Amino acid sequence: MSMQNTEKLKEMISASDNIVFFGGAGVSTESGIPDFRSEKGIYNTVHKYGCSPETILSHSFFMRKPEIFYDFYKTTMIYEDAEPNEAHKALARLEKMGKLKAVVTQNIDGLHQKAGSEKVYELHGSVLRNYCMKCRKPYSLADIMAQEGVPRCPECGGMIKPDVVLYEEGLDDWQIRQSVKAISEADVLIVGGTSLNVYPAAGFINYYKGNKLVLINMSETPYDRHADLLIHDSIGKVLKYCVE
Ligand code: CNA
Repeated sequence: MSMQNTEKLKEMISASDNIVFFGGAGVSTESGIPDFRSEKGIYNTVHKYGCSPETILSHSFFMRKPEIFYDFYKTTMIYEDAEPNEAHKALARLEKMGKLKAVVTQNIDGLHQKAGSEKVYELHGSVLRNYCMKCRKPYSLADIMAQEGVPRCPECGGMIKPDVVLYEEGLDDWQIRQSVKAISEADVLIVGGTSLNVYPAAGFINYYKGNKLVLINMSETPYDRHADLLIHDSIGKVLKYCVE
């Protein structure tokens, strides 16, 4: 762990009661959920479909080839037994302490809430919510996993869609507004576990107006040079140390 900057982060955290966290798939890798772009991420390990995960996870592909979409989705994106790790737990603790105002996440796994975080803005939705595209009836993750292949609504026969934002789809307005508000009002913005490659979400950190932008990520990101504090390390280790 790069101790000097981690110590600085610890001081920043102890001095602030208006921290916002913006995160991505790297926050959940320590829970056993692969991210997209790391060496062991889905983009580098899943090749059997003959097209990129971005293509499979697009709205048009979902509508055209739902069987392939659901085969990919159920086998590579769903980890029903995953538990929150040290990063999720530290952020939940900071919120309880009254220091953290919101988690803005690109993740769809629900692990922040499972760790106890209450104010979580899910820019890309959640695998835990699903709905019938015809009659809008909601379904749980267990409901869709219990059906083989493409899940169908038992009531009307419509196709069930996960409440996740696919490529080509827009983000939810309310989630955008709340996220931008929290980020633009934050004293400390901690950005972590994200390659900052997926837009428009990645661009949201541009709404931060302060001078305590902290970036914690294993690999380099396009925003490294904008960070006031840069830590290339495990987010679980760093946050656990800072919030102990
Ligand atoms: P990404 O592009 O895969 O980037 C992840 C980043 O996290 C990489 O730069 C890694 O270096 C870094 N990283 C990985 N593990 C750690 C760690 N332990 N500590 C610190 N850094 C780490 O993922 P993004 O979130 O940037 O891309 C956005 C996509 C990914 C969103 O649309 C998500 O829905 C999607 N996604 C979500 C999940 C999930 O919900 N858990 C899993 C996979 C993909």
